[in-house]
Amino acid sequence: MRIKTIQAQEILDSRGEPTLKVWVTLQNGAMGEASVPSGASTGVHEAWELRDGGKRYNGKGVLKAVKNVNVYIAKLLYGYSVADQRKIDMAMIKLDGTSNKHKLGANAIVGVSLACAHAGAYSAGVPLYKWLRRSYGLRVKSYVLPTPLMNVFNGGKHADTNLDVQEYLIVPHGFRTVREKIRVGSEIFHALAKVLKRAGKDTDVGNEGGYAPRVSNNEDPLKYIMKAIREAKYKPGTQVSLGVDMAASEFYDPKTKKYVFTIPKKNALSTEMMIKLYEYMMHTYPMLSIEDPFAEDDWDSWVELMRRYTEAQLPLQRKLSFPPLIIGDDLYATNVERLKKGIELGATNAILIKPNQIGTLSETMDTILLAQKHMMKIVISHRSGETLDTTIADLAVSVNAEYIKTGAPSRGERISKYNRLMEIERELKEA
Ligand code: 2PG
Ligand code: MG
Repeated sequence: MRIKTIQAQEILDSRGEPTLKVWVTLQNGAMGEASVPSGASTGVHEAWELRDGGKRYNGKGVLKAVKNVNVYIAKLLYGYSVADQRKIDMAMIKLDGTSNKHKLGANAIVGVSLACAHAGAYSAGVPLYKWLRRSYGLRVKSYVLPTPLMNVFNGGKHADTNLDVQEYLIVPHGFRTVREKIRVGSEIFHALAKVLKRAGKDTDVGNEGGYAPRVSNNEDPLKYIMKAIREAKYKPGTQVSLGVDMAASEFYDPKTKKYVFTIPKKNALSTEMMIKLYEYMMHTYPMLSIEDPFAEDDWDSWVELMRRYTEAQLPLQRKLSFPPLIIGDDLYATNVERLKKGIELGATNAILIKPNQIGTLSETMDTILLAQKHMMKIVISHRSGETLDTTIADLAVSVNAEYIKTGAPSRGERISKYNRLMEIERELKEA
């Protein structure tokens, strides 16, 4: 299972921006490939995405990262066994030598890391989700497939509209199989188109395949979605719940320590007012998840929100049938050190996992395992800039992640992950 060649090439992602595709071939003839996603609302604590600068592609080219793979990493990893993913990842981290993969680029490193895993799986003749369990010695037995969090309404940095909140998600949790969950999600997505059309809204889609019309305030999407769930004949709360990704770092003003909304009019909210807003949302809608409710370094606010709603004497807790997930995305950036701090402080009860935020599969796995050890729920996630690569579907299955977030049930780069999950489900059933 030893590495023979590693090759990268510049390709385009779903936004038409450059990214990398990486191929790894082994001396036994096996091969693996992976393409690298890219975020728009990237956290400041993420590993470094190396871009060329200059005129080409408005500075966004990745030829330097491609060269780092083809010249330096290919030479470094020649002869390494893909059965030892940790050794591979540690060698790249060492060669890079910086704390955030600044030199080689996390986009270069993660592409190689993922492609090596694919080559290992191919060589062993097993699907990637099985290979990951084997190569990391995971002691999980049965398979529990993840429930999709589908971003059906796009705003923030993922759309060219006035909406402050980045994502409004539907979570079809009340169904047995992934196939059913995806079907229900798709039916609601299409019902939502009808609801929006009737309201005179356009149904063009944003970066993650969800609708992206202009709206008069940040609550309207929740109302439209509730209507769509009912019109599709599903029960809000028991069958289908809601989620939001506030991506609050994007509208946080560190000088005033306030969260500045722009619709219906400019409004700067304090932490206390934000908590009131979340309490209102939790009481008014069947909220299953709130991602990045506060900015990435505003730890105190996170802790306060969690403290309030986990304290049993609070009326909020009693009225809710389930405790919603408070998900850290930009807060953790899939970084084990930041997660340790979050665990110590009690900042969240769930974590978003994106391999390219940290840069290697092994570091991603370490973060997942630590979160699971502390009973946090796992949400494996795509990026807003994606390719047809389906690695995250297999990753979610390998660790029995409770949830996967990979966009609306629309557009090829989002659908490829949902389709892969349905394939895996069939495969597991047949076995
Ligand atoms: C997020 C992600 C994915 P981006 O904030 O959760 O939805 O967005 O990839 O732009 O960081
Ligand atoms: Mg997010």
